[in-house]
Amino acid sequence: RESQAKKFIRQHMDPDSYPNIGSSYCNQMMRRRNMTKGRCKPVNTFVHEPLVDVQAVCFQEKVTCKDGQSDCYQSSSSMSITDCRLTNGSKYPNCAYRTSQKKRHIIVACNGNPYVPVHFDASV
Ligand code: UMF
Repeated sequence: RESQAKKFIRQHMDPDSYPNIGSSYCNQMMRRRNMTKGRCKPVNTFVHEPLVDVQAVCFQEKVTCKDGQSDCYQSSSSMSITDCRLTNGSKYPNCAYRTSQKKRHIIVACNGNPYVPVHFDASV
């Protein structure tokens, strides 16, 4: 089955699309990356930076995750991201998303050996 590391890449990495991101980006990408199967995933962030730069965040500033337990890490640089948020009226299987581009510090949880991102916690 899919590893946690591969799942993070599928759900959160998109280094090559930026800066060509239009208003239908999230509608297309959430479907293409299999986050609209069984239910519409409500919130999901894509990161438009090289994988090595996102993996390096696991060795940057340690912060508390939203769950209050696990170890998370905050990027020292702001990164280009796109937040996808399900629209209020959206009804499965028609998952409709609002696309918002941002420059933010990302917060990820890391795990394993190699120690790599396995969860996207937040952006600040
Ligand atoms: N999530 C984001 O992608 N971006 C945010 O800014 C906040 C949340 O926490 C539950 C899920 O919400 C996360 O799932 C993350 F995808 C999303 O599979 P994950 O990364 O643990």
